[in-house]
Amino acid sequence: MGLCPTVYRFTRKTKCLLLLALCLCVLAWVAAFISGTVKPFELVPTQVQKWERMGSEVEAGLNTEPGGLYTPTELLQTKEKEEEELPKAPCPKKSPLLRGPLPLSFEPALTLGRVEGENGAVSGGQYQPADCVAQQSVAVLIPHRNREKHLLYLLHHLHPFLQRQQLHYAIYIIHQAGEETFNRAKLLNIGYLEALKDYSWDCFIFHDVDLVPENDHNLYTCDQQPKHLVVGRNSTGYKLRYKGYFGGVTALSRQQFLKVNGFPNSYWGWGGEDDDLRKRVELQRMSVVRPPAAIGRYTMVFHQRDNGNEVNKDRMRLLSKTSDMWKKDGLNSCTYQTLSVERPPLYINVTVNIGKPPSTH
Ligand code: UD2
Ligand code: MN
Repeated sequence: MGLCPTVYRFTRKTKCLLLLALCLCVLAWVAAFISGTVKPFELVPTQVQKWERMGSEVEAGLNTEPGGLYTPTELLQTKEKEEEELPKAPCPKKSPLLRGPLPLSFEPALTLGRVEGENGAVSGGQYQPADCVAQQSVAVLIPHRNREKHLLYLLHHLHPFLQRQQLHYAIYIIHQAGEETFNRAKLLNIGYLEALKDYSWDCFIFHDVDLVPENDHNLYTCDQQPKHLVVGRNSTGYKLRYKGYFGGVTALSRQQFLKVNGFPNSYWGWGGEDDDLRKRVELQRMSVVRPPAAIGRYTMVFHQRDNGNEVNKDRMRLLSKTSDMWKKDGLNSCTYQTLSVERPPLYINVTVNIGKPPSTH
């Protein structure tokens, strides 16, 4: 009995204290609510609530304070970026744009301006499909000197042809400066080395300036084996000239060309260098593949033998030594001086000093 009043008194005191504390809490909460720092039932906003708030604030154009998660412009830019960077699908294995054999035109009045106008999507000599990722990145290498009209005809046909094939490509003109004997093979080695400074191309097309492909099913891509694309041309009745013929236009992957140490540098003047490359390919136990005859058709613009590209009388002797020479004479021994690299819209022009044949030293 004596204990009861004490307990009663103690409990009442505690109750008073608790009531006081509660009153203080309610007062503080009401004060905070009135000052706007707290909303009822939102003492700790969840992340979802934060995002929802941010979204509605962005819509209302409100959340512009620097400390905010995003400003409205940033959010819009992020959205645009996401749309831009959506990964493109690979281009189909067979392009739907191919049109098969097409009539070619060689108009004397054709101008570079017109060809540029027809190929607005090409810039700095390079193109890639807008809406898919090309199956291969291809560098077309063209050895050149004093054949401006042929070059114009080739650019006119080759650009739309390669675009129909949905390739990522660039066209390199390797221009031999000076009047010394022409050296097609060395220029092509230089083209390979210079093009790789721009991009790690998968595939290289070694292309005469005067050969225009007639059928866009003749794909400018590289295969498991080196490819010879000129099965026949107008002036030879569209027949293969001889069994091991490897001239005109060939396609070797970056690795295949490296494996054979490129072309020889020592063939000055006309002939032999194409056979040497075929021998290098065979020495590496690779074989040559070709498209069907109906597809590998070219028109060669008529021309006479150029001054400065006289028949190479040494070619048979050189050809008998390919198996000894291929390791020493090629990409690994190709010395030259780059005089200029220009990038007009439709091609990359590399002008080089390649020296002269040793006998005239
Ligand atoms: C054949 C081959 C060619 C090459 C050559 C022997 C074909 C279709 N072509 O061509 O690939 O093996 O024999 O070297 O079989 N060039 C110039 N300016 C010159 C000289 C040559 O630009 O002053 C370039 C040009 O790209 C030309 C290429 O070198 O297409 C080959 O020379 P060509 O056309 O005179 O020789 P051609 O038709 O007998
Ligand atoms: Mn020719």
